Amino acid sequence: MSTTASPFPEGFLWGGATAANQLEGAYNEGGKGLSVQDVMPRGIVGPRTAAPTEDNLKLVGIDHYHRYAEDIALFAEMGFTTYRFSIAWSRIFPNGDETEPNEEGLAFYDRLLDELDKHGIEPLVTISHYETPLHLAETYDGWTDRRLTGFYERYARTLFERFGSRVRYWLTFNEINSLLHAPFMSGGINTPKSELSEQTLYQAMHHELVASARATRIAREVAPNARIGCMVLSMPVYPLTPSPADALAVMDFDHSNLVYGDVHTRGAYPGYFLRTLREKGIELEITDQDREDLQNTVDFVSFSYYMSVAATADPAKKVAGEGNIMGGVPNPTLEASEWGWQIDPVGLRIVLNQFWDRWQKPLFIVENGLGAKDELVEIDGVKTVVDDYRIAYLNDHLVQVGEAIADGVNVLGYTSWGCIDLVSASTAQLSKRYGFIYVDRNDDGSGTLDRYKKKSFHWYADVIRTNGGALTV
Ligand code: BGP
Repeated sequence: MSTTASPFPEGFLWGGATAANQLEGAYNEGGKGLSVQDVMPRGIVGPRTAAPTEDNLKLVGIDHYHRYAEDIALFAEMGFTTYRFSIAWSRIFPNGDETEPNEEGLAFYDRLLDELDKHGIEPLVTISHYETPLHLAETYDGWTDRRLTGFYERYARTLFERFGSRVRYWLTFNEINSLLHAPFMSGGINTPKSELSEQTLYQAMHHELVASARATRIAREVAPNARIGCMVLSMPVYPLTPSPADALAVMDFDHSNLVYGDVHTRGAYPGYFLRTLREKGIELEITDQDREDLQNTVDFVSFSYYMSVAATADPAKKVAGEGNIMGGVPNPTLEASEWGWQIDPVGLRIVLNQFWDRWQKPLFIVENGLGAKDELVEIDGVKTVVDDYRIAYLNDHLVQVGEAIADGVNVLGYTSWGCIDLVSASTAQLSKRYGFIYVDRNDDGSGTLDRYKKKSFHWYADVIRTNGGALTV
């Protein structure tokens, strides 16, 4: 194995990422209300149900709500210096529109933070990760209603007041740019997507952007040590051919995604976005107060990265590939995962450079990983998974992070997605595994929930211990 001197700076944060709805389970314990996820047994692909159904794997998740101490001890054994998790909004405000928080919910996260403290792991908290309280979806149609900004502000303020002295890094909304693509999951918008007008969707987007900026303003007041980041789904895009028309298709695709980071880092809507609205005949309700609030820009930009796509202006070649929520035209030069997500480590270097050049804000890679089917085997009496495919994926992506750092990009840290197996967001399967830790639970809900260390567990521990020096270039 050839290794090289590590480009990763001292203090680079290494860890893993999860979201409450995908691992906690205990969906109706501790005073928790329902969230949109509790009625999404098939993820984004299937229809929602009227009430929680037993086939929804998220109701039990991997029972992290009861096993968090054991799980965090395993993260510590790998040497994590940071851990990204989300707070379930409906544990704190079960319906979302109450005036007083649920103390039992807050106490759970106090205990979780105590455990992280014990192991010296820096928390990285997502305030809203695809788990809007169901009541807000059903009563207000989610983020289409301006009142959501007020409910979110109260929720964010509650978190900053309670945890602001012990949590430094905060993310306001997970993948805020997914709202237009997955309105129910991402924006708690109950009206079926097919019945939603673009006017309504863009207004909901505006409400989230304002709420995000207000959270930053509140944090400045009540938690001065907090550093607030936005979180976007990154999707680098290449022209399918060198034609100017395809290059323009790339620019348009990019603009549709970059506008979120532009607003978060510059505090106002860019001209290209205003043109899009004009051409679509959309008139957003933007108050003077909104404009002022948007100027509360973030301290850093965080993002997920799984894949890149291609773009074309040729309608005949515009086939929709599989992908992380938004997808795009498949790139003929790349291989794909079992779920059709195209694997492109170099794309991570490209997107890091693009974001740094554009925004000049520290960057945090808060999701990256390979969803794959794993087989639990027994070697010398120890149960494990020989996940060389996952090691190769992560190694190659981390090497590109190192390249970007060498390019001069300021990268705060890296948290691999689903560091412990959990329920998939898009398909609600457990068999789409990302973890360093195997959890014995199957798509039919069977399994002991026991945890086993995969081969990648030991590999990642080495990478962290050597601050990237153990990566194979
Ligand atoms: C991101 C979400 C995560 C996560 C990940 C992997 O879009 O922020 O919640 O699940 O994608 O996607 P999936 O679970 O669909 O494989």
